[in-house]
Amino acid sequence: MKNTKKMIDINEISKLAKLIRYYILISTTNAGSGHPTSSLSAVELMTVLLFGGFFRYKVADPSFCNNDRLIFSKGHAAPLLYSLWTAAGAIKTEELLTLRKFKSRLEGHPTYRFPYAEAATGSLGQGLSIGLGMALNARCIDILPYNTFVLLGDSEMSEGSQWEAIQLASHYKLGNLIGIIDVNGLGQRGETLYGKNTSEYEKRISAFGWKTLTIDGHNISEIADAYKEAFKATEEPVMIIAATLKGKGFSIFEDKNGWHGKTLSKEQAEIAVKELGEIDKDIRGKIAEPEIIEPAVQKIDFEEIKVEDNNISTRKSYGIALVNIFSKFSSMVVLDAEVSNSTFSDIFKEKIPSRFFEMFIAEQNMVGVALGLSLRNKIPFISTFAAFLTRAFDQIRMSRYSNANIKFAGSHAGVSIGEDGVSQMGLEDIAMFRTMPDSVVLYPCDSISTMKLVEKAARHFGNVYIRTTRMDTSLVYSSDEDFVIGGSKVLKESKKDIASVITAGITVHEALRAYEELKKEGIFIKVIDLYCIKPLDKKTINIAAAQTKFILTVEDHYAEGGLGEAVISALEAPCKFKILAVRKIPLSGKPSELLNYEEISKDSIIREVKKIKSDLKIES
Ligand SMILES: Cc1ncc(C[n+]2csc(CCOP(=O)(O)OP(=O)(O)O)c2C)c(N)n1
Repeated sequence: MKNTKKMIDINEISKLAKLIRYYILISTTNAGSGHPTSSLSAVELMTVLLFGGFFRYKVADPSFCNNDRLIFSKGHAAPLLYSLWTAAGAIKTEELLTLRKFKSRLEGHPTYRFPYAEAATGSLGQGLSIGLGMALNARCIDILPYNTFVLLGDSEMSEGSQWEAIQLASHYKLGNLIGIIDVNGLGQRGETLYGKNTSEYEKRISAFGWKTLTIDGHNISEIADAYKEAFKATEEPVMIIAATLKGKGFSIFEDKNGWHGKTLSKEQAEIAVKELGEIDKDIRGKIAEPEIIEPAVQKIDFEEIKVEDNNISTRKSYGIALVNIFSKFSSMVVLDAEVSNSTFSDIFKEKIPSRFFEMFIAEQNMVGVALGLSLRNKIPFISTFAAFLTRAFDQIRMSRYSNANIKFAGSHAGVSIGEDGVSQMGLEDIAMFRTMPDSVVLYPCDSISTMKLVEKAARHFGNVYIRTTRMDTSLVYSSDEDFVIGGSKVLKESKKDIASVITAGITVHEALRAYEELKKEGIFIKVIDLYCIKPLDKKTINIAAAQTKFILTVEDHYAEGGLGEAVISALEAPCKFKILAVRKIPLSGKPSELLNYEEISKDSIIREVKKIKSDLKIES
């Protein structure tokens, strides 16, 4: 990191801070809602950063690779973010006054629609992880000198995900990551956990291996000195712990409880503005230019893996596929939450160690880091047990509002994992990923389809979920088979089919075995492998519904929000249907025992098909 010797112009910064306070006030009063007090406490901290020569950024090109990055983890301070960029001349005052209006890109909390917002925030506790991903990119992948700054609220420091990020940033020696905690002592409903006691943050954060700098967050020269000091760090991440006053600058709410998320009326604002004194509305702050430099091009040598026997689990096929597609996707990065020998991402780690990052047992942080990497144009593939991804659902859902391009892999899906029992079984994951706008949900049943779909996932821009199975499965497909996002495969069909069995993953094998047994009795079923659960192959589903008049779905997932409900929602004409899914709380046992217990096994399918036959009074 560079040591900035620059002297800052205190007079100029004070004028800009005054203008920014004015902007915060008028924009929130005009909107009639928003968080002026949370914005006002961090005015000096951010004004010195952006306009004191510390932040280096091409204003005309927010995507420039060597721009410093600034994340507002306390996303509700959006009025400050927009006011800063107005003071920088990047947006006009008229636009600032569209804050929170329908279709304005200045939304209540930042989203990807505002180009100077690095990431969508507002669900507290996520910004540091995102910043960590960006800092990791600068240090370990692109090898660029940009710094990543994260503005944090003191109350949001209670989130566990912050501490996950704090641990990992020092583990990876990210001296290019600078957090700034705005310790105004107040949260939403009153005093925060440690109130104004900055030493409580200092003790804890320094114990995690960070350099800490405790300052008066309204004193311009102290703030400037802190940034200069922060820039001296090379391996220690830096946390600036700033004592501030919520609502600073306006006596009506300065340092007063009960004003969180409340705006002033027009009359109150008119009186309050007078406290600022003379405001230079024409002044514009200048942001320093970054060094013009390109990301490093790393030549990574590795050997592709030859697969001798494809009768392996889909989780193992996932690990192999990561290696074998790497030559086509040089921006791939693989993360895992300390289960890489179960998810098989360790196959990638062994072959291409420089692109594998251990995230330890901290799934929320892993998703945030993946988002930071994705926003720096990487393709992160992240894995853990499907069950454990659910604890990061908030980070997963928020990533969509940053336009993320993350590939999530959940292994150990369903009851078919067997003896380990219910805590390890992913049974809600399809539902979770299906709810995300534009997401892709893939659930391959064999090694070949897994490998091909992992490549399709990398090629697709957006969030993709790949669900893998623990146990080995036999091959269903030959190597010349093609798979597409939004596709499915009709595996068995005849003119005599009495029902269409639509399934995916492990239960495809149950359906195929049921098919063989039923065939011996002269009963025929259509079997469809719905390897892509979202987007759905509606055409094939509706043709099957029209042909067989009965749809039987089978899945190793809870019924709610799973494959069956997805299929039913795609039916265009009335059709009889039944959903076989996990409905009882699973137990430990052999996979086959559990599939039978939950009535999603071969025998359950046969039983249902025979029932359909008798109910519909179909003769063999
Ligand atoms: C995960 C989460 N929980 C709760 C909220 C609601 N909320 C918004 S702001 C806020 C208080 C934040 O206080 P602090 O972090 O100290 O920031 P300040 O506004 O005081 O600067 C709360 C509880 C949220 N946005 N996200």
